[in-house]
Amino acid sequence: MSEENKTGISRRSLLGATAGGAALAGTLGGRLALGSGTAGLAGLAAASRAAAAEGGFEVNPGMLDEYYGFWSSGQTGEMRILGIPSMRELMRVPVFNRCSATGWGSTNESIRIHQRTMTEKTKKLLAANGKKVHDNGDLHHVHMSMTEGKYDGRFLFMNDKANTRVARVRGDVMKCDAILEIPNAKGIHGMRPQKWPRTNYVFCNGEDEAPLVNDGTTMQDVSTYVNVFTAVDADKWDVAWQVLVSGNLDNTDADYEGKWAFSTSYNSEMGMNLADMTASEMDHVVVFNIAEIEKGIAAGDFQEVNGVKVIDGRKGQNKKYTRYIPVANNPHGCNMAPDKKHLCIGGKLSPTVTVIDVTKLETIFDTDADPRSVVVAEPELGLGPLHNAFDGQGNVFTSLFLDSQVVKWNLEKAIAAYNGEKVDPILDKVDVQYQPGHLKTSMGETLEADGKWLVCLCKFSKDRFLNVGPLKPENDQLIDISGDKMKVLHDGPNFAEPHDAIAVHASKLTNIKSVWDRQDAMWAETRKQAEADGINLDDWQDTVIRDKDDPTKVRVYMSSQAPNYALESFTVKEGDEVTVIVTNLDDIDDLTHGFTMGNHGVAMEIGPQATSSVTFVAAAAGVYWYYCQWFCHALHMEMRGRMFVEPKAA
Ligand code: K7E
Ligand code: CUA
Ligand code: CA
Repeated sequence: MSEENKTGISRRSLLGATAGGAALAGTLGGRLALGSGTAGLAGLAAASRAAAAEGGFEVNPGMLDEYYGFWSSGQTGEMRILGIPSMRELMRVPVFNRCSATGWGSTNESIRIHQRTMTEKTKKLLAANGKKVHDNGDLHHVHMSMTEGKYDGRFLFMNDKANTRVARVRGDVMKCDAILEIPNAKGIHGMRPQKWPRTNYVFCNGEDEAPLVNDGTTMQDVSTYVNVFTAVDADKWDVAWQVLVSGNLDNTDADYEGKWAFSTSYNSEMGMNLADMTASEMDHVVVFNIAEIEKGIAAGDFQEVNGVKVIDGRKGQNKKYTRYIPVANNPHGCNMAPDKKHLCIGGKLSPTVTVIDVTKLETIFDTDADPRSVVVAEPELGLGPLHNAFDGQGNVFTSLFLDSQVVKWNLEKAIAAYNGEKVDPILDKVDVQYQPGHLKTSMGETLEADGKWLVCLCKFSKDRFLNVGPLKPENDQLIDISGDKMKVLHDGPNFAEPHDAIAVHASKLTNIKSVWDRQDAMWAETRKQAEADGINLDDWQDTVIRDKDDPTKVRVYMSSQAPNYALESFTVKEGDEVTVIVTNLDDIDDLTHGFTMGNHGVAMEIGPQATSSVTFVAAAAGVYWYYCQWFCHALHMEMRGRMFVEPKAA
């Protein structure tokens, strides 16, 4: 059988794909052609405004949204919370970034979270650069923990492609409580929680190739390069196991039976440049057999590398662990439908989406059966299909990057067409502005997909907003998908660069707190230090303590209650390492205090009933004012005090 017959993709469509590839490569050189003329665009904008005027998505003052939208922020490194359908930004949760407002990345509590799982190599790199933590990240994907295929509100998980990390945000306080630097892998990109029976694992794709033993001895020899798939234990936030794979790993998803995980690979070629990475006609989807991998680990069929159990799932190795399903070159999105049956793979360079029936996967494991036999549809949808979303009614929404469109199509019709019936699976297409990446439907990555809303995250906004200079916002568009025809209702400018978002019904998050628990684990280490200093953080004492063993270390324990700090001043010596520990005794909704130390680059948030601490060096003698930077009271401006830094004795 010829390759084209096997894939079901015609030579013509592959040629189209090549053209798409060229246009895509063009964006790399900054020569993006948006296609449609401006006149047409103005018409579209008018149409959108008319649709908005029809209403149906307005959330008036004082009204609450129906859904929480959890947004990634790409190279900004934070998680954002938006309301859907209002598209109002509700909160920013710093994760991989340094946050000026909350002190995230500089408070002791956050540095401990950052540092807990750092490798020796990273510590060395940071020390050489005079830093304690990486304060940047590239956060592409945010997903919520699930129980039996439904959101359970416990955690949100997210990746950092830049520094090969994954992080966890607590659903009860919306603060990051764990960051894990993943050893052996490079550049964590695709990341998804296990859906069934619950999120025991978070699956993480290593996008970049490197020698498994990356010590500089074989770095010029590409044949020693590997890619690594990681299962993170979602409760312990530690690596459970890893699998070596052939080709790199892009996006990933898991099924609804807890049996499989899937990853797309755009570089099965193991190319080190653009030409080589796009050289083949076919790349592949890797299927991971979770139970067999667990058995292999239990049976000792692994090597231990940097303290992690690593199983070999490369091509030609044990066919129980992985299978490689050929798909058209350079695929991207990987989305499991809530029908529990169909996995949709975005073609990117191919104008198709490849549909895999996951209930057939057993038939290709541990046999020589053609892995393509599990492909049940491959509809041709338009140029640059990236990601897929679902309405729970058998329809799929696919973003078409090059066409700047969202296409709605029907799964059953696509399967019928693949079987030779004369049916068109495409139901509707709508223009979006411009170049969409991810798109997500309300509850669409769960068994409770409700088919109401779609947010489409467009990579370019170009002429949609007032010009703010050469750097433009992204455009997150809200689309009503409740009818047969999609309606673009709202343009949502957003700062760099939301890749992905999820829409979670508000009823899934009823455990969110307004006031912290004084005993919260977030500052457990700080409590221990206080106990060692003879301070009971519950029976507050405001005092300054000099370390018994190291007299250059000073700890300042201070409570705060609007509009006062318990200490109106404290005294330290030039050169002292000062740790200020502030507890907010107010227990009212929305009463947050801050602590900013003038001219020291120090500022932090202290939520109601929370304790936060920060350490700095008082390097120069003089008077320094500290103040509360979080508006808390009519006398908020007066909430301030002095640090006296005594000159060193001559
Ligand atoms: Cu931007 Cu999910 Cu990193 Cu696609 S990925 S667009
Ligand atoms: Cu306390 Cu402002
Ligand atoms: Ca490729």
